[in-house]
Amino acid sequence: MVILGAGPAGLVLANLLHTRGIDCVVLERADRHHVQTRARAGFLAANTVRILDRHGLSDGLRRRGHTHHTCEFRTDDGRFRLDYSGLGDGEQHTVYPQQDLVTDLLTHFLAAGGRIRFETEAVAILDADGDGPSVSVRTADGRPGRWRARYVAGCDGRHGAARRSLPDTAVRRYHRDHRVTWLGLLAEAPPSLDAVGYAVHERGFAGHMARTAEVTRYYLQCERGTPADSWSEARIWDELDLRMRAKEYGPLRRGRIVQRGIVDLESDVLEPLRHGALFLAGDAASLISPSAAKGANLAVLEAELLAQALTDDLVHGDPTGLDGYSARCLPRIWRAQEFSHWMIGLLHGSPGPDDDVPYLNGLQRSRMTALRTSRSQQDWFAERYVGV
Ligand code: RFL
Repeated sequence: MVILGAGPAGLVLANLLHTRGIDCVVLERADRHHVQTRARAGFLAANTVRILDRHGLSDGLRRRGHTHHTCEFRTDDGRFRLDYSGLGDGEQHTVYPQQDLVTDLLTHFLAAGGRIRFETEAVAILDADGDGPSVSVRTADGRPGRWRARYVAGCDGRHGAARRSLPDTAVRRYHRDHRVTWLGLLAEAPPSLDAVGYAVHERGFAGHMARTAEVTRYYLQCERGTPADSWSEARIWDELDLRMRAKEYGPLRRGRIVQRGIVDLESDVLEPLRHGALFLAGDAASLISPSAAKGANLAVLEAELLAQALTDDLVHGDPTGLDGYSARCLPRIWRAQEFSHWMIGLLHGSPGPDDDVPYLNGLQRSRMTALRTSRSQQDWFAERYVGV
């Protein structure tokens, strides 16, 4: 079994297969340091934590993560809070930086004797629908190589080789460019509020998400095409203060911006998630805009489903799980996509320049009002926000 990519999907899958005695190797393009320091997600759904608990992979997040259950929305009409642990299914998030989760999964896998090849880039998956699939690779020093396997798991993200190797005739790709862009920031600063902060402002969206006691993630909506380094730190903090309405609700706790990147909000889904002996999981299977913090959670969920299906086939000789893998994942993926899409509409005015901008902005206000005033809407939100 060859697994492409050492992100949450690839490493959960690798750990589960290795524990069940299935021979597997992980091929990872980046070096170990890069994999363990790449900051992305932070909000893990309750179901994700249950999966990691179930397989003995949650020690780190149980020790160092913290639970989180409140969002605060700030708009022209004032602010309101939702404690979602008291709404919907009564579940909450665990905040634990993705790079710490990846480090835990990697450490666990290597300590158990798992095999991983860093700085080994998959170039293409060959003969996925033939008898013997193989993966052609290139190492950091440019040496080519080839790995043969019974099955290949494409967990190598949106720009990986798994997607590239799929013939157009084998999958259907659904794609949406939401035409919204965020400047994603990590600040060496303690969180400024004890909630996820979502600010809707005429100058654009601003977001606040705790990561640790010393580090906070912020987002600022910006023009498409804005270079990540074009905003000075002073301008970033002034703009965050303005959009988060610091004058009314208190100043943000400023600190050094230690990482910044542009996130164009895009989503896609590939159907089916299988082509012969190649299976897709995580961002390779479906890309979801980070507006609702679903991507890493879907990655873990799909990895568990794929591990079970592969175990049934390789250990018990029962291929039905693999045949049904795509059909089991896709409803969950579309459900997450639908909620993420709804969140984009909640948090942003229409990106224009369509004629229907005022109409769409009216819908956005109505959506926010319903969330502020309707208990059933709040229950619906809570169930979707924490659920995967
Ligand atoms: P990853 O994490 O991208 O890992 C893929 C791995 O594959 C390697 N790779 C290759 N290896 C070999 N050969 C190749 N050709 C390769 N090409 C790539 C890469 O180096 C990498 O190590 O995919 P995976 O495992 O599917 O996990 C997906 C998640 O990383 C992603 O969905 C989340 O980070 C999305 N996301 C969030 N998700 C949440 O659930 N909660 C959040 O709070 C949250 N916040 C976020 C996010 C994504 C963000 N960005 C950067 C888009 C916040 C941000 C800013």
